[in-house]
Amino acid sequence: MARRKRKVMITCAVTGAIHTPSMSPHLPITPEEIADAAVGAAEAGAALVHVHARNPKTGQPDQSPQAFEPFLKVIKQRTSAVINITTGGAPTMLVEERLQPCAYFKPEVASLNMGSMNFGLYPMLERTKDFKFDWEKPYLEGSHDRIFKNTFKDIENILTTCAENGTRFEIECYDIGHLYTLRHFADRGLVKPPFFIQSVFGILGGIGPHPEDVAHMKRTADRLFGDEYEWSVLGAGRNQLPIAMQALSLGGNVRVGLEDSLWAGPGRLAKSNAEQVTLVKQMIEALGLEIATPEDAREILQLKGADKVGF
Ligand code: KMH
Ligand code: ZN
Repeated sequence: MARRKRKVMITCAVTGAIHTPSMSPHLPITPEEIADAAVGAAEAGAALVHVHARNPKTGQPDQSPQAFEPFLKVIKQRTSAVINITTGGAPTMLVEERLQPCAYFKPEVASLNMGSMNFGLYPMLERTKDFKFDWEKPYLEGSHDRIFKNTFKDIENILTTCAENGTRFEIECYDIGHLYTLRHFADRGLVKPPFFIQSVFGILGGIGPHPEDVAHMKRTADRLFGDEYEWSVLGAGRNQLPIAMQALSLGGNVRVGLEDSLWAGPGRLAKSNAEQVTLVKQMIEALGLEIATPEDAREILQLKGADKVGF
């Protein structure tokens, strides 16, 4: 009898708040660009799309529900992909602001950052010298002395606000300690399995991208959560595909997208989010694995369904 292939969920995070418009002409900025990027990623094989919003004129991260509204419905109408709304926003924002779009639109999935940390964006100043907009340089420079604040109280605030909406979390763990923080909240009954753990590798301030780091993250998650979790990884910048490859060989799912890497190869800017999805899809298929559809992802993650969101 033929063995069933493992299904791999691809998440695509299409714009985020790490990169600034001057770094790549392909970074989606306007609602139309964000919608097109998400639809393109879904058509290329992403089961989930992780979205942030930006000011359409300046590209500055914007966490107001009004900034999300113009593209959420469009993505929902044009694809069946699971839409995942950020509660991370940008490291410059406080949790009350970051929480608003998720509380308002009640998505199937929302991101949840599991600890306060340094979030070093300033090394990118070496690469980009000319900025189109006034906010970009101070934003990157400011990361030298900025904490991405996610205290226990902040996390609890997000968990309790979204609990009654049936939103599941993409639990972003940038270090081993974040897994223990998740265990703490699970033990208190504030978050329920299956846990969708997104391990983040290669952010300055978090765990590195070494294979030992990836293996240790997986080992620790296995020990703390057994079969009650789905593991996904993202590698920042040039680590995107190498980290994906390691995690795929360990049974993981993957996240790509211009939020975390602008690249499609050494020194080659990705022309679209779909291009990165295609690259990782080829890798998955070469390993003899199957791409999960949005409906597969809904089943694996036990999501409430696209008909139960508030947009
Ligand atoms: N770009 C990731 C490393 C969030 O949106 O909640 C962080 C992130 C945060 O995705
Ligand atoms: Zn994000």
